[in-house]
Amino acid sequence: MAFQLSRRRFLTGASVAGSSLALSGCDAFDGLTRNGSAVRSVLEQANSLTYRVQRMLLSSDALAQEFAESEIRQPQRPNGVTQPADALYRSMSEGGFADYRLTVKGLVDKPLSLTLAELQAMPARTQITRHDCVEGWSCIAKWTGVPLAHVLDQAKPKAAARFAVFQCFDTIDRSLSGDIKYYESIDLIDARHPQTILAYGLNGETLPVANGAPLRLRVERQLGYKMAKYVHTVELVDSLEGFGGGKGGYWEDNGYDWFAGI
Ligand SMILES: Nc1nc2c(c(=O)[nH]1)N[C@H]1C(S)=C(S)[C@@H](COP(=O)(O)O)O[C@H]1N2
Ligand SMILES: [Mo]
Repeated sequence: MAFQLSRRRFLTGASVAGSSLALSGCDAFDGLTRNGSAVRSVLEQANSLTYRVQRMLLSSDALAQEFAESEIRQPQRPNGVTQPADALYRSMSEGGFADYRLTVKGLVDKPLSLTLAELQAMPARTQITRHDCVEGWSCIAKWTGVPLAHVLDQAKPKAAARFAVFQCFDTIDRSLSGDIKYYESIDLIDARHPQTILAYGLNGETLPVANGAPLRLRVERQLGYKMAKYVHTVELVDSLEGFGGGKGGYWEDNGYDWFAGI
């Protein structure tokens, strides 16, 4: 059967070794990956296989490599949206993010609304890691933030929670049904990983707007597009169906793998 063959080809090919499919970078997509395309549905099958296989192969607490200060060779290259035009974001940014709140909601016993000062008063972690974008570039940078696990502990996740969904301020695309905001999601294994932080600092400075101010996700064993910038809400859910196109992220809705493990 052709379908079985394709699955097997994906399994023995790139999808086990790394993160997979030879889709191009953060650029716009061509018609191949639109809804309903045969190629797209094969890619989706491969994606869920990739997730299961990689989750079996990767130990859940393995750390991503960390680097020395001397290995930071250039500023973190801004990519994707770098200056959200959204009115709410602009007014908050003009006010130095004094009105910013991180909302933590969904399948939690204790929903939270946290100021930046409150987030910065929590235990902090600093890590020098390499950011890999599917466009084919990497950057080593030093990130400082609060471990997501700590924030989740405060919110007391319910047993049914499986994923954390990150909602962002920036409009990444427009459709007939309105503006499309960037969003992303990870499973609770990655959410609780020690290097998964909500970062407010970059290379020893306040996180710049171009790199996601005031707060962006770092999930160091995943590709760049998983690392949502301009995050305003973390929602714990048991299914990704209710968000965007239902695939767990803006780029995933456009054909990228949901599990972008590296
Ligand atoms: N909100 C938001 N998050 C985002 C993006 C974006 O456009 N909007 N781009 C993603 C991509 S493709 C990459 S490579 C990184 C870039 O982060 P940087 O600008 O700090 O390099 O952010 C990711 N997170
Ligand atoms: Mo990217």
